[in-house]
Order: sequence, then C-alpha cells, then structure tokens
Amino acid sequence: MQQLNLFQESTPVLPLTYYPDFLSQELANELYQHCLKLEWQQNQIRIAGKTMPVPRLECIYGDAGCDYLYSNSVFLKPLTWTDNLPKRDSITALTGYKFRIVIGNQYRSGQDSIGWHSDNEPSMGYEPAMPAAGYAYASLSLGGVRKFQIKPRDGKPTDFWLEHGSLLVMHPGCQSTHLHQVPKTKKVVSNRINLTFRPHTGGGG
Ligand SMILES: O=C(O)CCC(=O)C(=O)O
Repeated sequence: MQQLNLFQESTPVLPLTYYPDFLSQELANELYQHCLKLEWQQNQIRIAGKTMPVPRLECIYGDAGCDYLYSNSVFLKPLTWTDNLPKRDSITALTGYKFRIVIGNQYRSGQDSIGWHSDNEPSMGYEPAMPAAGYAYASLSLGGVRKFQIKPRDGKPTDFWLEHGSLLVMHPGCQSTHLHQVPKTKKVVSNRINLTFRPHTGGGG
C-alpha cells in the first residue's frame, strides 16, 4: 500500500502518515453508500455565549461507556458499532494504534466545515503534561475531496486534499503541537463523509 510519511518527508515536518489508497475505489464506494444511512444529526454548539448549529452533520459509534463531550457543549453518546463499520480492526492492523470510538462528519456542501482545533478532549486520554506520549487519531475520507489544513500552533498551514478511500493518521503528540481544519469553500464540492477513529478512556476497555 502506498504510504506518505509526512512526518519524515515534508517540509515543514508534520506528524502525519497519509495512505491515499487505504480502501480500493470499490470498497470506498460501498462504505460511502453504507455511511449515508448512519444516524446523522445536526448538533448545537455553544461558542462565546451563543448557541448555533454545528456546520456539518455528526454521528458517533463505539464501545459502551465511551461518551464524548467536545467544546464543553456538544455531548455525543456512542451507538453500537455496526458490522459495516469494521475498519477499525484494519486500521489497527496497519498502524498499531487502537481505537474505541468513531465520530463521523458529513459535509453536505462547501458551507459545511470544521474550524481550527485540536482533538484534545480528556476522554481520549489527552494529557497536556505528557504530550509526546499522547494518542493517535485516524481519519478515513469518503466522497467529495475537501481541503484539509494543518499547522503548528504558532506556524503556517500546509494544505492537503483528502481523497475518496484515503486514510490520514495523526501520530501521538500531534494534538498537542498542531491544529487542523477543513475550511469552508465557495467551490462546488460533492458531499463528503469523514470517519475519525479515536481512543477513549471510558467504558472499562
Ligand atoms: O473532516 C476531516 O477530515 C477532519 C475532521 C476533524 O478534524 C475532526 O473530526 O476533529
């Protein structure tokens, strides 16, 4: 499988590995069709005292007890893993990293987005005092290609285009040192689904 070790090969150095053909086009098409039927919802987020809709649809699947709160305002309770979301085992086999939940994002148009952030929720095991120990996070992209940007907390962004069937792995420490986003675009873009596989400290697993 083709693999780009961006943390070794790119300038600036990035703590990422990108697998452009993690899934064959046929498997990616099948998974995309399956994912359209997942339990998508539009959650509300509270930012600077204002409540507003999250600018994308979300869903969460995973192990029991792995509830997820982000931005101190969006609470997600995982549904049971479905047979058609078995990719966590193949991602673990490929990368060696273990995952307990998958959060899905669906970007219906160029107006759907996720702003600059890092995934540093304590429920994932985030430990600011030990950032290098950290945890990994894997992101599977399906459907329309969107720009993904990543930057050091005090640096300049690098742009990637995450392709249908690709897998992007953010290595341990990345959430301490870098921020990432999928910006809005005025271009016409197809519906995109992204599955983010994450660890979790809950549920006794
Ligand atoms: O859609 C993507 O590729 C990124 C999603 C993301 O950053 C997140 O769920 O935290």
